[in-house]
Amino acid sequence: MLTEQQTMVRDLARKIAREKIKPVAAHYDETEEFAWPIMKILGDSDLFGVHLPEQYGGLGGGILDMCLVTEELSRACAGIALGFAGTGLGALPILLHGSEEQKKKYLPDIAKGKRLAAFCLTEAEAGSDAGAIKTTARKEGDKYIINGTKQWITNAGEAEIYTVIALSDKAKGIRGASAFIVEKGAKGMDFGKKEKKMGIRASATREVIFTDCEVPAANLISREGMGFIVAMKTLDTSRPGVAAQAVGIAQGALDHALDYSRTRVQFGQPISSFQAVGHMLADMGTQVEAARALAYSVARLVDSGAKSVSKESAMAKLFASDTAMKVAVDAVQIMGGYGYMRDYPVEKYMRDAKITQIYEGTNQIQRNVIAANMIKETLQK
Ligand code: COS
Repeated sequence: MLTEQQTMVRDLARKIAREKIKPVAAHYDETEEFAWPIMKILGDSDLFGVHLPEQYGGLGGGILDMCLVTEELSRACAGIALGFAGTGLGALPILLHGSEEQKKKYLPDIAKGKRLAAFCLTEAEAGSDAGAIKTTARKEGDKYIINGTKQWITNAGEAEIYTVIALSDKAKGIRGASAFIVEKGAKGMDFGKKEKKMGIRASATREVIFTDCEVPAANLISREGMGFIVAMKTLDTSRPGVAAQAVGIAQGALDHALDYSRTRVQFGQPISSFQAVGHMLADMGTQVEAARALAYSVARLVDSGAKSVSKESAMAKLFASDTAMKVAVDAVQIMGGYGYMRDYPVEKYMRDAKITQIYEGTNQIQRNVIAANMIKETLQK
């Protein structure tokens, strides 16, 4: 059961998605522009702060609240939804590990949607192998000097607050990694060209390039050497959000397939009356419901303050993203030639679904995390 506030938040996100995002989803997919007008609406509606504590300007909800918003927005457009979800991800290191001063300084602007955020971990040679990052942070007096290039960063260029993982002690490898807050405009911070993507094209993806970039020492999150743990805890907390995005995509694709199957007449009958189509719809509906139930239950587990959620978060992300891909492919199949045409929205859901199997850790990495944790649990018995 959702609380009264969660129901309100979900309904508000659903209304914005239906009335404001759905009509412009194809436009932003086509033009690849960043949907600032929608970000403004989300900001004015306080939705960026759903999961942030009230003392920092948020609505005081949890990860489930963030998931509900992400799901509803993604049902209309996963690319636009990512402006919201990427900000949630970028803010998590501050929320989970930041000092009181850092939270007071950065979270209120994020909660009000005044400044978007981005999370910078991935590099050209450090994707699945996140521990292979090469970006360095050298301490000089009361500053850190950051050098290196982060790749495929969601919201890069648009966001103003970046949480960045870099090696403060190269010799120690990932145990020498640290997390930093870098503000857009910092000296020595640049952005690469906007990437052209298969899906989520309304989302901005760029490199973030640091060349002797100066960051105040006060922007170190937690302690030196905690960077990899900050990154992993961030991903453990955010992966239910990817699951929610996948559920939204799957539901959106299913909505279209259902509508179409009721109105498309072949052989003198709506195609929904054919058992072949009905069974496909039944499987799609069941899979979406199962993915949603898992995503919500894992989000609740995160919100309960459970000590380790790595396995469950990975399971939710894995299951929901595979579901989104399958349901979107089946939605295209049900719509046949129309499904394949760009004039109709389902091929976009199929393109958008694919990334959920890849980002925040590929589904192969999720399986590694799940298996490793299952084995660890048997050893602890
Ligand atoms: N929470 C806390 N600590 C964690 C952790 C977690 N979820 N996962 C790993 N760690 C710790 C380990 O305990 C270990 O600590 P010690 O060195 O003190 O023993 C350290 O981090 C290294 O862990 P491990 O040896 O498992 O690291 P690997 O280099 O083998 O990396 C995975 C393993 C797969 C977990 C990691 O590289 C990963 O998550 N990759 C995907 C990255 C990703 O999601 N990228 C997307 C970027 S954001 S779009």
